[in-house]
Amino acid sequence: MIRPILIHPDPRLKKLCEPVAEITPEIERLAADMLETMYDAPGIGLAAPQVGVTKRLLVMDCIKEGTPEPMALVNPEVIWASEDLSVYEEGCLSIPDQYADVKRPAEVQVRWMDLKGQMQERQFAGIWATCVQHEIDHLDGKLFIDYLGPLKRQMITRKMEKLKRERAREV
Ligand code: K1U
Ligand code: ZN
Repeated sequence: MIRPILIHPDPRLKKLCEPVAEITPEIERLAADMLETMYDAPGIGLAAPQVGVTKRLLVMDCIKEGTPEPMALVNPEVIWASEDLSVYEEGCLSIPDQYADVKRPAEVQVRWMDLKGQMQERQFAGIWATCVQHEIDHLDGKLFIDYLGPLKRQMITRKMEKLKRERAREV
């Protein structure tokens, strides 16, 4: 099922999300719905708060062409970050049509629980590293615009408020 994606500003996008205690059918359904919603958008990642669920779950697939590599990460943690930084022009499905350069560690080691309840660890680089950090930020109530200066952030927030007013008038 495709779930509606929350648009910034929304208090649910600013919350520190709760850890997932155990893998239940509800969590499995949520992960499946989030992947469907992400591919439909389309996007390369999606975090649970973006669909209004303030739990520590994210999905991603940064393969643009070829065999898809869907991933679901429960309670993900960055356990190591490279000193090397990289800049990527980020977007966000909760901030449509707005892009900005964000500087982050170029590589990260992440630990998480998979949907079978098994702990996993993997080093991410390139777009995968950027995406997993962007999604973990969502779980901590942080958006990519929080890395920008106050004027640019305010300008984008005002555009999103206008977009939400227009969308509300359409229904
Ligand atoms: O979290 C999100 O809002 C999803 C976001 C993830 C992301 C994008 C860029 C850098 C870091 C994290 C998106 O997927 S925005 C859409 C997007 O990047 C994309 C869409 C279609 C094809 C390729 C990329
Ligand atoms: Zn985002």
